[in-house]
Amino acid sequence: PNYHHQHQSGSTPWRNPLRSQGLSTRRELYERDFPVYKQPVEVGCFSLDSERRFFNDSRQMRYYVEPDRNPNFDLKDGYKDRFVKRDDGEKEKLDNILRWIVANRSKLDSRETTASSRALDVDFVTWRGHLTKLLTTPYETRDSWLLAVTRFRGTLYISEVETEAARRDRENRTERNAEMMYWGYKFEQYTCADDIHSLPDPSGVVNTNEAFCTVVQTRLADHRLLFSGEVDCRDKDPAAPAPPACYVELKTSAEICTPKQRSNLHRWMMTPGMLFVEYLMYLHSDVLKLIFLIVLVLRFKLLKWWAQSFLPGVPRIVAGFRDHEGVVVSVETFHISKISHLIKNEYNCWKPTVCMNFCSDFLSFVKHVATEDNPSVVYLFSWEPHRDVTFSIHRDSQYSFLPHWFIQEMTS
Ligand code: 0WD
Ligand code: CA
Repeated sequence: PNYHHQHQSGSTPWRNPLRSQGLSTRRELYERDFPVYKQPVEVGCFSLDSERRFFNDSRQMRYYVEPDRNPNFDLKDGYKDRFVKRDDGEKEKLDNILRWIVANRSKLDSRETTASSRALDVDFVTWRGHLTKLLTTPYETRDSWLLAVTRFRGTLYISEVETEAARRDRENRTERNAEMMYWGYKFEQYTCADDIHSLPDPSGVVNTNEAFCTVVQTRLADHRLLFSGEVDCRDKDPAAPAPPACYVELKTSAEICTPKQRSNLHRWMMTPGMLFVEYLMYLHSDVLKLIFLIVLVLRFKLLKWWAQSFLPGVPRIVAGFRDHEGVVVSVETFHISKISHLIKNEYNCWKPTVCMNFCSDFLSFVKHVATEDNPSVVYLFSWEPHRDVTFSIHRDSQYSFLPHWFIQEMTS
């Protein structure tokens, strides 16, 4: 009904005159048919080595080795003595994607090119992680975001700017939090091998400079997208389907209470049993309320997992559940297509269609606002929970993010 109403009035949420300066993030505005999202196609990949150097190849690809279902991986191992941490105060912006574009321009050159028109055959260039943030925005209640946009030769480049709150969190990270961030990378080391014939080597060094990134092209409604995302590993069977269908996303998550409760919660996540939990709330039991809260947190986590892998077309997530001591005690595989299918039956749950329609309308809003084609102009889009998306315009400011080497390369 919302969809028809919006069509009859000829307005999308940002054309509503009451909101002429902003874009609403209210969920009910985006509950219409699922927009067209074309099967993402991998157009290339790149690697970042142990010193964060860029290579236009797949040398950092790793191969998934299925672990035991109850493996007892100690994620704390090596944190003190075998850990090289990337400097996350160093902002790379879109640089690595731009390096990939420069190295692969012939693959991307516009068929309609005339000297002055667009240089690339896409509307948007960004990181997958930025799109994930957009997808989850209608359900986000805590973290705000800032996205810088520059229109250059017809293409819109979107690069995140760290918010004050995120910077404070990063600089004041507790020792415990810093160690927990290591656990995710350690889990990757327990489950990934360097080639199809070898086994994972947990005695090695964990170096978070290293990355393998896929570059995919797709279309969301009438927005042609080119984005890159870090991929953890691939199926090691050479007969597995072509990328991105052979990729596997690895996650770790806290295990919930006792193993028995955990398996119950898993079942609730995956069945209409959610409704049952909500019904139980009325029994006014504190224990049940606690369980309900945990389910709510898991629901939102599952939304983030879904959005991140759905975007590049990664079909499988392997999750390691750890106890409070950082030991992975169980491993489960989630299939992306099943996640979106099963949550359809859940009352009061997040909806993939709301996420995708919001993202699509945000990109339309950006196209409408960011009109001046100029690499030194930044349109800064800003959002805080329970507010509309707003923007400000900055010329030759600290926000400019397209490097000179890229501008030069693309103008010649
Ligand atoms: O400097 C920055 N502010 C950013 C850097 C913001 C966003 C991305 N990046 C860089 C990362 O260093 C990495 O090379 O982009 C690449 C990843 O991009 P993405 O795939 O678009 O990012 P996202 O989907 O948010 O994260 C994918 C994985 C994460 O896996 P989990 O399972 O934890 O979601 O990339 C890793 C992480 O393993 N990752 C990062 N690694 C180092 N520094 C970072 C980061 N800032 N963000 C994500
Ligand atoms: Ca991961």
